[in-house]
Amino acid sequence: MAATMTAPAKAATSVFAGVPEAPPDPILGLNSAFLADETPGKISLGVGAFRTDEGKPYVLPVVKRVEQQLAADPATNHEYLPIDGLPAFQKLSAELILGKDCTAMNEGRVVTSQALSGTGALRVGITFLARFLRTSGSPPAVYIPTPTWSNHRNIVPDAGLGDARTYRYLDATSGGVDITSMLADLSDAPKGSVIVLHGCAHNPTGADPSPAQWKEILTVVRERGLLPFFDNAYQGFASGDLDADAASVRLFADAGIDMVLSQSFAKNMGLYGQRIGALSVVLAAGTPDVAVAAKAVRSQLKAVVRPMYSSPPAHGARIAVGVLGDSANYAEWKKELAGMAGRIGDMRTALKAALDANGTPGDWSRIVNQIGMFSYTGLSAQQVAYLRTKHHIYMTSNGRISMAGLTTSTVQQVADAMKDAVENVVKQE
Ligand code: KET
Repeated sequence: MAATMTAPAKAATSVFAGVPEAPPDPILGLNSAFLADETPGKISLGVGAFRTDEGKPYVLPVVKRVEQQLAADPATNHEYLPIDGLPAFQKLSAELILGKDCTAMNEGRVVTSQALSGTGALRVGITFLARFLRTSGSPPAVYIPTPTWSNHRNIVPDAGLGDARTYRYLDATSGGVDITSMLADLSDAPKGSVIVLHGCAHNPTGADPSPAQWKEILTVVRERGLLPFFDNAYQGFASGDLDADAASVRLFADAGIDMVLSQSFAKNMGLYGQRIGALSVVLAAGTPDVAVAAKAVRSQLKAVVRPMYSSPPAHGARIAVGVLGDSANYAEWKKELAGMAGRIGDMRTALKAALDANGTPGDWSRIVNQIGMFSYTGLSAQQVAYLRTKHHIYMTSNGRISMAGLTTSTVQQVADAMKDAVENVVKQE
């Protein structure tokens, strides 16, 4: 039978042809632009990722060894993990941030789930709060500091809570925390609001509250019935000491209040691409039938995860267990951390010295006063754009430098380019 003749198909326009292009991410988009730049001698001070003094990514030796042991172990397989991840990882991760002698853990008030690094922990945590936190009868408002890590502003609406509200954080003149304004804004937040706090090494400002200021924040949080959500992406990177960097979280946990914690092992174990982190929900000390409540919370965290990505990847969790769960490996890791934090500190000192020595106008002492991975330089968006086009030096438009992107051999080049930008690009407020 002759085939029915059909008119040649006219090429159809895709239903996706009208999709508008999304703006590039202010941090990861910058990295793509850097990689695409073919200029020799270009410098990336954008994404917060540790580099060696040769400017290379760093695999911690203890991590490498644990990976080799995992690869050689005939018991290693690639089965699915449980929805909430590896149980040994949950415990070790919670202990790392809360301390081994944590009352809330001993009383069974901490529910921890493995998560897709810090971002995934934040996303699952905020989604859980959107579903179940009803202190004032309606979904909570979420408050983030100004400035903050740019992705906080994406996560809150994506979890269904509308745009985040903000509380004032930085004193632009001193470069320190504007505690008076911060406390005033927190005092105005409706009861039951979620307050996102950076546990240490505030990104991007590098300014953390003092121990006394943390106590003041805790007082307002308790008085106003607010829910603290601690984002911990830099434990060990601020001071080089894991316990010192967890002091804020432990102060709040000891107060026996409800709180939520996200943790990331991207920076402190150098496991960026492994996407390994944790989310913990801490239940208040007076919770009756705490085992029942904790079980229910865990079940709901799993109910958030299962339709989103089913279960987390195993490799990073096994590495973290290998490091955290073995005393010799743990001791070695602590030394590595102090070394990484120390290199960042050295770069702070070197950059400030080079800026002072070449007579760059301005007071650069904040570079050495700030803590953590970043320096919030005060350079304007125009000066940052000039550094990129003229000098092929990349940093986020808010003037944030990832200090680990500097090396002994590039510090002078960066200081000279900054001098050029400061002298030749008028700062517009
Ligand atoms: N919280 C904060 C405050 C943070 O700076 C980051 C990452 C994260 C969470 C999440 O990291 P994760 O890799 O999901 O564990 N910050 C750096 C990288 C990024 O933007 O993704 C940065 O600010 O450069």
